[in-house]
Amino acid sequence: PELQFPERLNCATELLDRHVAEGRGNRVVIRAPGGLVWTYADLQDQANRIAQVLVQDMGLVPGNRVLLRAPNNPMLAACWFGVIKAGGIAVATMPLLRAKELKAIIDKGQVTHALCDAQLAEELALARPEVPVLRAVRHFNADSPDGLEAAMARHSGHFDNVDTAADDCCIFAFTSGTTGVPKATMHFHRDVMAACACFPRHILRPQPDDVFIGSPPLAFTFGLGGLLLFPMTVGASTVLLEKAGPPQLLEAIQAFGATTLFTAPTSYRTLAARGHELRKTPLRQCVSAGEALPAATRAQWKEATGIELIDGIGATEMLHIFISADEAHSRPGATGRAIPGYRAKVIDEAGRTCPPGVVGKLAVQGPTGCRYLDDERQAGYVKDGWNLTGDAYLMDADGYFFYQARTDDMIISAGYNIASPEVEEALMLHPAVAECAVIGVPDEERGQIVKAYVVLRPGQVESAEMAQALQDHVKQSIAPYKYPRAVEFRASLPRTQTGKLQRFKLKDPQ
Ligand code: 3UK
Repeated sequence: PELQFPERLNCATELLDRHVAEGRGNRVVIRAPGGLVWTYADLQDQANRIAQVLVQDMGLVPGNRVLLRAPNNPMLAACWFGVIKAGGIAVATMPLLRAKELKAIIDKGQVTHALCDAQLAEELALARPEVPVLRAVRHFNADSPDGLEAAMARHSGHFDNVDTAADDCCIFAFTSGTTGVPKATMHFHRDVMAACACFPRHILRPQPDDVFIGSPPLAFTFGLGGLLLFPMTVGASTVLLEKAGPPQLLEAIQAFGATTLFTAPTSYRTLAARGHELRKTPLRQCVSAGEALPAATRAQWKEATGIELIDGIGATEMLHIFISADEAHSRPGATGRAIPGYRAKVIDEAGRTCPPGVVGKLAVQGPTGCRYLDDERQAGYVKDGWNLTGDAYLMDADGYFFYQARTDDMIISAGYNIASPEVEEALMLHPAVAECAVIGVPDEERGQIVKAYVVLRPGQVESAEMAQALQDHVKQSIAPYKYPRAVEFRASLPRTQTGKLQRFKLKDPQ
């Protein structure tokens, strides 16, 4: 089905104001620890005031870029909508970024305005002298006389959204740097509406009484969609947590009666140990994305909670999830099928479509797609109108896509193709292993050999015997040639702020 959008479109009108206009203003949209509850009318009022501060006090004109900085909290959501209403471009940043990284984002995005949570003011202040392009900054959540809230109080709760074109840009999203330097992508108002018309409408199908919760930052498009925009497609509510590690998530799921959880595979593995407690909550839908979901994690979650996980592959370049399957159509080991609206295929080095069962490169096409700020980068991701995500996949005869590895995480050892995640999955099934990462390291005889970096569970001893036991375990669970010829123990593994393994850092330690 082709999605049609009117020429003039502001996604804030569709996702926020429409609910108030249609009589749903009293429904709750956001809850947060500490007792804060905002209705759709409250969020609209806050966002309208922020839009006026941006336009009238800070001199924003449509098309200006606005840096947003905060952990997941209600004011961040209000600022996001304030920027979109004013016709600006939201440039949300990961809370943990340092001055150097902020400077790069502000330079690259030519960011002129910033709205920043006072608790994250320091690194932005350090960056500021080096980025003259950034001309107006307001802080919030600080109760200060020159803060954003004081300025908001001087404006009304009414604002007519800027009449943007459907293909005006409204988001600059930065990739999380799984494979190196973050890249900037652009998305339009219609892309936001398209993402909302795909995964939520066809796979998740939320109900108005659903309560969304989860861990990904709103600065990561996985979190922006799952924890803010998707619940708003049906007038449902979301719980925003500044800290959302497994213990805080569990506690908040219980306290807020959350029904719909968005988090990553690692978090599901940790939470599974508390399955008996989750069974007593109304939790009913759980979405996993960001990293491959091992069949064992899917089974472990089902066993612990009774809930079938919804896996979905998304990318910052694609805005959100494009291959997935709902609970009734999931297959162990498969990410799912192309979501209606998207087309997906597996291609070989020459760009020819691979037959079912053959591993190749994933290519996707649909209502959203990659637009890098850097023209030179574009050709590396989009070829002949197809987005190449950098993932190795195979498709079966029924159109189910099975993840193998990032294409640069395919190890070739003595002529064999070995996918890092498959060896990691096998290792993770050993009771002594907490987390692990598998890479190929150069080897004179074999070209590359498989090497595993292993974090042991507390109380387990790092020893040659343990390494041997892990190698034997892998040889017994998958084809023996895939076993890690080298094993190194580590206290932790390098991860991005979105929780993804950075295997490249293990390959070339700086
Ligand atoms: C990997 C997966 C296997 C894959 C994202 C949902 O992760 C997101 O965006 P990023 O730009 O990374 C994209 C890359 O991550 N990946 C994501 N999901 C899966 N691999 N199974 C999965 N389910 O390598 C992809 O190319 O950080 C995820 C929604 C929005 C997002 N931005």
